[in-house]
Amino acid sequence: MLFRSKSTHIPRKLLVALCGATLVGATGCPPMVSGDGAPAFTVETVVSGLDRPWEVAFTPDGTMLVTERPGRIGAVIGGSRVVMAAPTDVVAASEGGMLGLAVDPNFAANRSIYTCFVSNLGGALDERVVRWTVNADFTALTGRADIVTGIPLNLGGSAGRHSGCRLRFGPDGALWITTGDGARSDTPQNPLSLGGKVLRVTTTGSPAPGNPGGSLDPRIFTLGHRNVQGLSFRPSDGAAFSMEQGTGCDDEVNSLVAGGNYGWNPGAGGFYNENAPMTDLLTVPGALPAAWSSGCPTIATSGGTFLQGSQWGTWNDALVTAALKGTQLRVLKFDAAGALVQQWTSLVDRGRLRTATQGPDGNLYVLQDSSSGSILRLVPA
Ligand SMILES: [Ca+2]
Repeated sequence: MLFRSKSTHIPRKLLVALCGATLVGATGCPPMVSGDGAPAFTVETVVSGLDRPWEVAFTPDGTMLVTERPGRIGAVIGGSRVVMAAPTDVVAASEGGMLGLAVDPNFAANRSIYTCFVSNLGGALDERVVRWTVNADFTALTGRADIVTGIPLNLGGSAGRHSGCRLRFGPDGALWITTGDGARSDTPQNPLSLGGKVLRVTTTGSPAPGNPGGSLDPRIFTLGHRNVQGLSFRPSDGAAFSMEQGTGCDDEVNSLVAGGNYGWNPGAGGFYNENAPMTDLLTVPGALPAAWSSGCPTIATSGGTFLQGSQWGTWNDALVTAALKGTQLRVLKFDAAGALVQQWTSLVDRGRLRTATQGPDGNLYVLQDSSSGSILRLVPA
């Protein structure tokens, strides 16, 4: 393992000696990775001063877009964040607010983007997915269209908890939406509720072709989730993997199959059971096991991505997920059948990490979750 600090360019061997074994990973010391054969990388700050940045995405010309949880949708222009829109119906509470963001695969022609956020537009709070049109110079959004509404939230004192809300376009062209259970007992196993699910829709919010249907709302792809904040598609075969936050134990990565039930059933006892197992085989027979579980304690996995490119060495084709509570990147390598082969823990020394997205330049962009947060760029050495 070789690591170097962008700011000092001191060889790792010397840095380790300077930092001391117990301080490696602390401020000024190089990133620390456990696991054999990890690639070397440097950490740069791209934009700072963001309030709880939640998602970063790139348009085809390389422009970086970013959401901030209190309610802003921005673009990075000339090294600074320009606010394109701050919808007045956004409600930022607990884990909710302005969250997911995706760029239309046909952006060059239609300039469409999609956001997922908590809204009071319908009276009672809900979560919704909204399509926007970006103007030519990335300074304003127009043409708001609320394409999916009614994703349920807790309407009591836990409003905003377990909001899910990651958006991704799949290789199938569908818009995938991850949701949370809303800290409600009546959502994840309810076939007609959009809570605790992974959804697949078209760019107008209609059910995408290929959803399982039957007794399920036609927009549902999978069910039985607690709080899915991450989604990525494995480039080699297009398989969808979700990243999900557990209770006190068992954050999960799940390999998603149409109609799959992933076993979160907090309402089995007639109340919201915070201590229910993440995959409850007793009350959900046939529930699908996780491809990876954190065990205890959890690290609070958020968004992640399958890294691509030989510059990432052993991490090429591995799933990198950011962790909030665990203040780390967790890197997971699966075989073709979805079995875990190897994992690494990488402390990048920047506190809570919200998500990890590979940019068009091949580098990894990671959001630092703070009221004075940053977009970080991890560059393989
Ligand atoms: Ca599960």
